[in-house]
Amino acid sequence: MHSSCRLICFLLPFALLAGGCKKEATPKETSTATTSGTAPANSALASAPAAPAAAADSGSNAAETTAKLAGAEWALKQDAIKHDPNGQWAIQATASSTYNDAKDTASWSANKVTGAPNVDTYGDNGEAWAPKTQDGGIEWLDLKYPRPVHAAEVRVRESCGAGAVIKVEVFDEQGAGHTVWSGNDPTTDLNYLIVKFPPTTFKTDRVKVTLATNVIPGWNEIDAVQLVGTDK
Ligand SMILES: [Ca+2]
Repeated sequence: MHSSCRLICFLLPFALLAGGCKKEATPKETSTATTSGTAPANSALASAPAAPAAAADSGSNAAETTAKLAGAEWALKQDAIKHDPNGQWAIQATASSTYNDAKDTASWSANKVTGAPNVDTYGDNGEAWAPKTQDGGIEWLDLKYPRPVHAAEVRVRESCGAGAVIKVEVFDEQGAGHTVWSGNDPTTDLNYLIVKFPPTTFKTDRVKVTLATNVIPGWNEIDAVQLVGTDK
């Protein structure tokens, strides 16, 4: 059922401006999932890249230039996050459930959230984690990082059905969870939910991301989660 991902990945950014994400090609179907009107005060999100095709359709050089500049800005942001010296990518992951009960390094398994992002197009992709069901409700990822830090930021890279994260927690040395963000995830398309907060007094090497998959119809997939913080 996933052989047509290339097609889906190409069509999705145009067909589904926000929200819904399918595992099978349904070109005629469009989603009208709404974007949130109230971004959480303690999060910031850069805009997604402009679709080059949209600019080409307009036939305007100015629009093409704007699209290229937006594309360059997008690439610079991706590069800065990937190479952030205070950023760490997860080395272990467990999840509430996985698509097709995927284990170990199988497609859509929890392990697909470890390491740096490797999904570069919005849409269903086995290099990201997906829960067992599309719209079942509460699902979570529990992530371990190599180095305990005073955390100040968590970046959740959403690659399909973005916008379903409802809570981010970090865990102290005693194993107690501390909610650093909860609210309405404003992420659309392929992008990071960026959660910023005052540096934690404790050191943490564990992050839990909770989703309500019912709020964004279709599959909700997470490619990677970065923990940002310093030793002191
Ligand atoms: Ca991945």
